[in-house]
Amino acid sequence: MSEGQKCLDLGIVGLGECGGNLAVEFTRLGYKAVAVNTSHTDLRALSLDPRKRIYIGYEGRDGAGQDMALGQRSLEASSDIIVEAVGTQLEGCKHLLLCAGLGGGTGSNIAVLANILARLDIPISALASLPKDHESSIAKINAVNAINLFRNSDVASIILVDNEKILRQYRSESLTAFYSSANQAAVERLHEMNTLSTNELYMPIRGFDGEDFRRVFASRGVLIYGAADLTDDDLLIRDRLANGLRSIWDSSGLLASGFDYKDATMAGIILVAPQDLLDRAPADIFESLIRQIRELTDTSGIYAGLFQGPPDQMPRLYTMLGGLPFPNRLRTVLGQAKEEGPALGVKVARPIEELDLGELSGLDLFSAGYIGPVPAGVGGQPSPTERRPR
Ligand SMILES: Nc1nc2c(ncn2[C@@H]2O[C@H](COP(=O)(O)OP(=O)(O)O)[C@@H](O)[C@H]2O)c(=O)[nH]1
Ligand SMILES: [Mg+2]
Repeated sequence: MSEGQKCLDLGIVGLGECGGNLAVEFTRLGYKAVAVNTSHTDLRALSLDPRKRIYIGYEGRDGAGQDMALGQRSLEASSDIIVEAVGTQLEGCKHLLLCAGLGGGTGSNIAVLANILARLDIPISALASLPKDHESSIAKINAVNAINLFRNSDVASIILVDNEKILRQYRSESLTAFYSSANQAAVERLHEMNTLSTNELYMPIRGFDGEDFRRVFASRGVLIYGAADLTDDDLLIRDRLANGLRSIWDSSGLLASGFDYKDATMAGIILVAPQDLLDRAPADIFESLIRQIRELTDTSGIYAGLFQGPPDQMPRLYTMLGGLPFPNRLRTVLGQAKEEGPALGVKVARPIEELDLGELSGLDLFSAGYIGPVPAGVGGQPSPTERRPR
């Protein structure tokens, strides 16, 4: 896809290791991005201009060691530096997208970062990953605490990437490419939707403009987005489009899934198809799709676009759904954290074990005149024990 102008000029702030990796992916697609981290080591790994790597380690420390409180202290102690750097490096951006992996000590403070950046008076959304099933209990406890911090922040939409899905879909990738391939896929899909309506390859038949994108993207609550290739029959046979849409929403790509769509507040759909197919498709197919979305979501906030794509390109459906409540996947992580957390708490609080010394306890080997094997004195001098009277 050729790079179009963006509907919404997103400025990216990556927090922690995962956040930095995502910031790099956005930079590749032409977005302004910075990485904020408590860890020198993580920042060093990022292919970003040094001015876009903002170190905020607390009193010179390297990282936060999965300790969210230390991460928070680091952010708050460097809040002026963060606001200044983000304001300068992301100047002109209309909406901030804060990116992080929930679970570590730094990125889990994404809501704290949002509160700090509220000073810039730019709308804020978040893109955050949820831990995998086999990650540490600390990661899961941090992740659910991080989610609760959103309640006291002005974050508009929250995009939740499911790292368990990434593990399943990218497990055969090399160690070095594992996260970068997945991050790239998640970021590119969003970018495609953000540039679709300005892409010269696509002729608008029914527009989906920048303001439409912004309305859905910025709706308060969880946001999902996705796309799927269609067959010609999906456009020629009634009701097939709605099935395609449901399957995108149900799978949600790499995003956390398991939603009640009835709670959604905003829906966006964009259909792209070549001219010969659009010429053959019945006129009401698009209207009937919108009617079905209304039934599925119980919402009146529907933004729809129809574009004519290049002749050699398969028809494709893009969709965003906003204002959703938390997905079932998050409840699963919460269940795991609750189950594993107390056991870890008991272990952490366990005192150092006392050995049973039996008859050794209280045994005095020195004051009762017993002298064990005597070490030779150093440099020919008798040792103190050798000088003791017998
Ligand atoms: N999707 C994704 N997840 C990541 C990436 N890097 C780390 N993670 C996950 O993000 C969570 C937090 O890890 P990390 O970012 O290292 O913590 P922090 O540096 O302390 O904020 C963990 O669940 C990691 O497995 C990444 O590049 N992409
Ligand atoms: Mg890390």
